[in-house]
Amino acid sequence: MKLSKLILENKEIKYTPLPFAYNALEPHIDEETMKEHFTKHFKGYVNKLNDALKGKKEVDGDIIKVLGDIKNYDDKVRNNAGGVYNHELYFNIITPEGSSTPVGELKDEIIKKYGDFSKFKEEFIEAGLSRFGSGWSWLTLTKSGLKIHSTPNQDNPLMSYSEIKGIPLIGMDVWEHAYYLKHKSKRGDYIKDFFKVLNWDKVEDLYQNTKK
Ligand code: MN3
Repeated sequence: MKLSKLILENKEIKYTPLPFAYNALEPHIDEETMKEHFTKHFKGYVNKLNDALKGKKEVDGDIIKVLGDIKNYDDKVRNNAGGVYNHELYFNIITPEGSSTPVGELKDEIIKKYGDFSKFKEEFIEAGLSRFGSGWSWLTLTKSGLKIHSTPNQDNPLMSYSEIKGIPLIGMDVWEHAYYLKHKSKRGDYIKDFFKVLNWDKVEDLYQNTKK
């Protein structure tokens, strides 16, 4: 999984299919939510970003370049480039299979920094719960190591707007559209369910790619 290769094909961001069935994450994340989230929300960001970047040849399809240079773009690009990148990450790290607890070198780093996995989880849950309104919670690899934090709307730690900057390893969507059909107003329950479908094998892959 290389998110930096989330590149235009024929000058258009490609809308890649979900690698598993919409109902594969049941009962934790329900089919209807997955279908709406993937085919309506995510697809909407893809289409709007393609539209916003039309004619901007300098971009050459590199969304990472756009995010790193985001202050030079308008809000339409900010919201939709963030939306595309964030959802690509999200849909790649949630799966019906895989390790449910940290693995590999990232596991060692998490234990070094947070003491144990349950303390890490507590802090991550708190970041998601305390984000007012819509946004994302992150585990980000920064120059000074791992950081848990959150951002509003579709911002992310690749953007200069983010207080904490680095490469995101985990992105958890806490917009209501990610959980409201099933979890209603109980964001905390959704976050607990998110951890049940979070694939730590993928997160470790991402950590190894990021360190290079
Ligand atoms: Mn979303």
